[in-house]
Amino acid sequence: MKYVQGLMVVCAAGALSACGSGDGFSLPTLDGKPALVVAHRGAGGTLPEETVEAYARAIEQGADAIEPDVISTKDGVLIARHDPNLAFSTDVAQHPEFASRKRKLSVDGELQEGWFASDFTLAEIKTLGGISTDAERPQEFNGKFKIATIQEVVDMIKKSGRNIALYAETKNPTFHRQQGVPLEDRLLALLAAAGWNDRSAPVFLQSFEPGSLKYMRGKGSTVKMVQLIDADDVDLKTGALTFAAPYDRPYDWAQAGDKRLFSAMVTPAGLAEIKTYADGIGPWKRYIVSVKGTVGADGKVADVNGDGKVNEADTTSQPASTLVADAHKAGLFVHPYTFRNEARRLAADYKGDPKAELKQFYALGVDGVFADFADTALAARAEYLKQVGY
Ligand SMILES: [Ca+2]
Ligand SMILES: [Ca+2]
Repeated sequence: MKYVQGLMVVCAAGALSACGSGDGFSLPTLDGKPALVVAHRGAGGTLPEETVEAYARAIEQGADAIEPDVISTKDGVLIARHDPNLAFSTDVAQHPEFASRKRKLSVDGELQEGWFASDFTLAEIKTLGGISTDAERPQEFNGKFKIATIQEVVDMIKKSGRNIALYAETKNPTFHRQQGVPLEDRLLALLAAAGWNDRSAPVFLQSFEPGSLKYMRGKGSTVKMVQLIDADDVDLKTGALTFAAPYDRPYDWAQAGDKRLFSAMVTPAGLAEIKTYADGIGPWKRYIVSVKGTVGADGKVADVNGDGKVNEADTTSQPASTLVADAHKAGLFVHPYTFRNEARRLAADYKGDPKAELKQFYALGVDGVFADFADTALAARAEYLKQVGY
């Protein structure tokens, strides 16, 4: 019996293999192995996300997996971008030659104005530079790095010679189908050409839309698949998750008139349904540990640290839900998103240390984490494993 940070672990005699190596600590993950560190959008916290340089940096940092969001160009090339609207993450607005391409388009029911990747060829998109999507992060690399194609990301992984996984998300799959550039068949063809279409391939496919994963399963893909589970926000007065479109339910559910919210996915019935087509879940981390602020005399959430802003730094983390255990019971691994370094994004009880939050989640048994700063998640994992004597 071993006591670690208040956790009691019982290792049955004769069952040492279930308790890790020798007298080492048995990790609370589904497979008993250390959690996977997924470099969210490459080294998205440091360099303009989803550029060749951001992926190269994540590989240098030692990430176990690198994450591209998958969208399509007009000529059907799969590229790494979080949003079909290029205004959000590129310098397209600074390119007068594309000014006439600006238009309004509905993305998952939300009318957006901008420049849409499905109106541009790959050659045109390669003339753009990536920009930071967060005004409070470094801006000095804006416009300097090119947008990566998914093929380039695959090539970088192969060239590394390391066991790095491609962790690709089909973005807005219904929208892409509506635009005449569906993602799934092209993605599966790209993986097949890479020799990565079986269970042992270093590949995870993820989506918020169950239909996208089910379609790829239906096409015979046996790679690991992950159902993402979103919400809109947290009500800082109560710590409860909030649900507002388009973050209330998968867009394919909305299109089909399915009124369930994303939260239906974390019930035992929801998890059992996911298990029929996926191997794991990628929930927003607030489904596992939520945060709650302090309500002031005026009935509003108080600016506890007095910096003039009300954000997560004014909150306290709440007791963990049973989601990790529930998902493990259903045979699903759990990879929550997104872990970030900035103090404004950390509950006050982590005292400005992003590793404190990560170590809490590792101790809760998550099987992987999506991190904007993979180096921080790796350092926190090393500290956690040392502390528990793994
Ligand atoms: Ca993503
Ligand atoms: Ca504050």
